Amino acid sequence: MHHLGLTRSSLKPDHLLQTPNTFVRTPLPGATRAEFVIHAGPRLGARFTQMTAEFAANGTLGPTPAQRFLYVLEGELELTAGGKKHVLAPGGFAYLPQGAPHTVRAREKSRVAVIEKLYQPEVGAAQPEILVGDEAAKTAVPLMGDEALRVRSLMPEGSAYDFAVNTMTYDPGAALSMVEIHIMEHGLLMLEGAGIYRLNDSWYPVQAGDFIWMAPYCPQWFGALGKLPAKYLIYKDWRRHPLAVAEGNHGSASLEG
Ligand code: UGY
Ligand code: MN
Repeated sequence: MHHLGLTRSSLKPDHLLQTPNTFVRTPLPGATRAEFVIHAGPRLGARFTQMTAEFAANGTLGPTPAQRFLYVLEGELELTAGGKKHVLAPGGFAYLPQGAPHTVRAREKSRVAVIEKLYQPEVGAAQPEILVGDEAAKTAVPLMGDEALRVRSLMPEGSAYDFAVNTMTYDPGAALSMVEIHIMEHGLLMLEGAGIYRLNDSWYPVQAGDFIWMAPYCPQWFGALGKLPAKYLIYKDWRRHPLAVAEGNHGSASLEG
């Protein structure tokens, strides 16, 4: 069925709203029995890559040149890393430092959010370590004291880590207390519920399944609508000096350059 060319999706210089009716799947080298929706990457202007991997049973991921973060949306993954085997169910997540050997296999039909970023080393910082966890086990912290808006940080603290991935849960009617404008860019996947996202000078109705990319300094605000909580998974670059930009990253020179 066609919709006479209509979609909620919208691409602007500093943001993308990508709704499922505009998703197109691609294969990736080294992956088997898997297709990918590439939501964000250098061609969009992003300094990271975010995709949804859709696996058939026994599907596998290929290699990456970057750090990799996995968050299971549906199904079950088997991850081997650091000499250990882990099983990840929905809400399970893993962080693999750049260059860490690992394998990923879907035990059944599965969907997984995959975020990758070239590592930006920091002089004097410890080496990042493999991490496997479960979102449900993470403490929910009220954002700026608002109990109706709770943040769970999935990545560890410490200057070894150059990005953050959080989930944010809004009770119906909860909203960000301010319009944010900041240097970090975001990749955002709506996991549950619905609301209104302000991106620069546009206000969009959004719902579970939608993806949003926000460029650095894109004005942003969200308010949850409906009778159920709204929840999203959100990536941001984090803990690096604004003049230090990783080698090989999009459109930018390194400090050493
Ligand atoms: O971490 C953040 O910058 C987050 N509060 N942004 C957002 O939800 N758009
Ligand atoms: Mn933000």
